[in-house]
Amino acid sequence: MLKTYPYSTLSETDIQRLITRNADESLQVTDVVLDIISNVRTGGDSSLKELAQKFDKVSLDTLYLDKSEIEDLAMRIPREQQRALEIAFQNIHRFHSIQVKRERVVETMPGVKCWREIRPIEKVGLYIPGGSAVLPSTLLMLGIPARIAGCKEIVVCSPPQKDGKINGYVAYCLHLLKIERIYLVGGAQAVAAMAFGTETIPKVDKIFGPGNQFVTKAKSLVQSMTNVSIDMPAGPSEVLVIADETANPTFVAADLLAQAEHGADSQAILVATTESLIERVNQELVQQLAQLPRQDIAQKAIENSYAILANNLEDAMKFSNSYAPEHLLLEVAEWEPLTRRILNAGSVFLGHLTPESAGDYASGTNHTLPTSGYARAYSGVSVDSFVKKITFQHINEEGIKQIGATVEILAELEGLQAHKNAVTVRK
Ligand code: HSO
Ligand code: ZN
Repeated sequence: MLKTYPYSTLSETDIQRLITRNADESLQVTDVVLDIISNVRTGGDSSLKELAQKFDKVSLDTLYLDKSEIEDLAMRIPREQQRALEIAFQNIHRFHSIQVKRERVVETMPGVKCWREIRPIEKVGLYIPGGSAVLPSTLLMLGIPARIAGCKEIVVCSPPQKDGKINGYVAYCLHLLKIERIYLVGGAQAVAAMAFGTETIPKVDKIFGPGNQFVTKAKSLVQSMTNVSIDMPAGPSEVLVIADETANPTFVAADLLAQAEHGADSQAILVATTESLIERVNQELVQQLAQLPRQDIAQKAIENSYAILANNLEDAMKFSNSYAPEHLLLEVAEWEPLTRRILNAGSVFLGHLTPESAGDYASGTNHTLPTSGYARAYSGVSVDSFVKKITFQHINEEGIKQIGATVEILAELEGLQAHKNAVTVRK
């Protein structure tokens, strides 16, 4: 099952090779996506309808569903499922609400005051995938922080089902978020529509959300073609589990497979301190895989994964920091001292009873996280992703006297006389 590499035998080059993922981007994807973008730019709504015909096999009269249709679909899902989405909504809302913090005013010199104020990004676009797995949870993970931030316009795009509607669970999330319209557009064309705008789809300031390689490519391309931002570069989902001899192989295997079922290109890495645990996890993988509805996908992802046999937890953490996983699980007895050594990870799950699935759906943290090693420099989505922080300053009479000479000298040394004058005339 999982190929095993003993950490002590790995050279620096071996480690580099092991931690590199998804480097093989195909130019074919770029060509296809560029073509779609230029179609949408020139053809607007009518080209979106043609693309829906071509890719989603559905002919659309209108490109969106409004409140009454959304409510109708939402109310048809079972009460138990509505309740679960409500609990997830509440927990995610609670966790994200505290992320808005006011900063104090700093008087850097007498009479010179500086501070920052938060303002929402006015128009945001959320892409909710609808391919091999429909992910209503992603709508909660993006919609809740957007609502807390106070974004004025929240544009949601998701591919239409064959009946020209959307999934009832997505509809229920829209209901909870009080979002009254959803655009029936999927794939790279949705990203292009939100980046450039069409007759019906508003152009937004920032685009969020996961997607297949076409969506991801479209996000990175539109960023350089127009003044739109994106949440983060997204790759296939991944998990790294650090496990010691106290780990339960059944739990570890279940966690690896929860990741593996996302996609054939997902990675599930096990870093264990004992060989026997790796063996027992491998046995569990075989048994649990056989029971999974998505076993074909999960099987491929497991083939694309591996185990590292580390001599101790210190080496295990070293490897994890090099890998910079999207999700890091510490299935060890003493997780507390280990947390201090974590340098790179998107989201961390501590102890034997904390599955990643809890964070994927309902504990409160966000599941939109940096993949492919971007956890070295990026954070996951939060309320911060939906706001800007604007700096302000005010200088009074005392302040201009205090700071004036310093600015004049610095302006002069840069040879910028007009800068110097702007101070001199005020003194
Ligand atoms: N593990 C995914 C999120 C997700 N899981 C959605 C289930 N649904 C990326 O963090
Ligand atoms: Zn997941």
